[in-house]
Amino acid sequence: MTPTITAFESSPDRGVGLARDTRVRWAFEEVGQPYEVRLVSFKAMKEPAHLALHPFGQIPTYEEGGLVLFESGAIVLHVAETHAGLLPVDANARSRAIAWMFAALNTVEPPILELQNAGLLEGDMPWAGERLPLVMDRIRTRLAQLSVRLGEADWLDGAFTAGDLMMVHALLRLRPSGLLDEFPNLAAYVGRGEARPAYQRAFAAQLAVFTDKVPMEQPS
Ligand code: GTB
Repeated sequence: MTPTITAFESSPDRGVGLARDTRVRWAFEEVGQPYEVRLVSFKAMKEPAHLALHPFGQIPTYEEGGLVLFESGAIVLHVAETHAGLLPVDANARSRAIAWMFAALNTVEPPILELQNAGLLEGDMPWAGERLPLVMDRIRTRLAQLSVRLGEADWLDGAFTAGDLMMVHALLRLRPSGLLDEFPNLAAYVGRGEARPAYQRAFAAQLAVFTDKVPMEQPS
């Protein structure tokens, strides 16, 4: 049965791939699993039909047969566990890859989200100018540690895994800040992730949702 996920009907990022359906699309593309997408508006996300799928009224969700999932990490883990290609066969290596998924979601992504909040939601607060450098430094600390661990390797632990997928997608959000460029091996790591054909397909699919809605400029 083809799984269905939900995504923004109108993504605030204008299709640059930052919304979390992109990581789920990427996982599907990596394992060759076709999927369907149901687009939802901000209003519909808070209505009972969507809240029955996602208690917090967000995207993405996943439905297949009798299974409903929310949380991008849980969805990517489910895809990785039910298909070959995103988790190693060796039990220890598999557990390490899952640890990297958790690290991306619980240790690396939270300060990156704080940066977004500091800029977008709290930028007008009187204390915003003092908070921003603190948040930037918290991110720098994590990036420095991650950079040391990655070293000159292509991926975090051997071959590309779901751990890399989650980490690359979490790091992508940093690009406009310039912080990623302070760590050339991490910038190259993210570039390697984006260059994967599966990522390219996922990116194109989420971008099409945006561009299909925006009238193209007519040549004069
Ligand atoms: N922990 C959850 C997960 O990993 O699935 C978080 C899900 C989440 O934050 N979903 C967001 C959402 O539905 C979309 S991805 N927000 C609507 C709401 O809460 O009402 C987060 C996101 C939103 C916008 C941008 N952007 O514009 O750049 C990037 C990412």
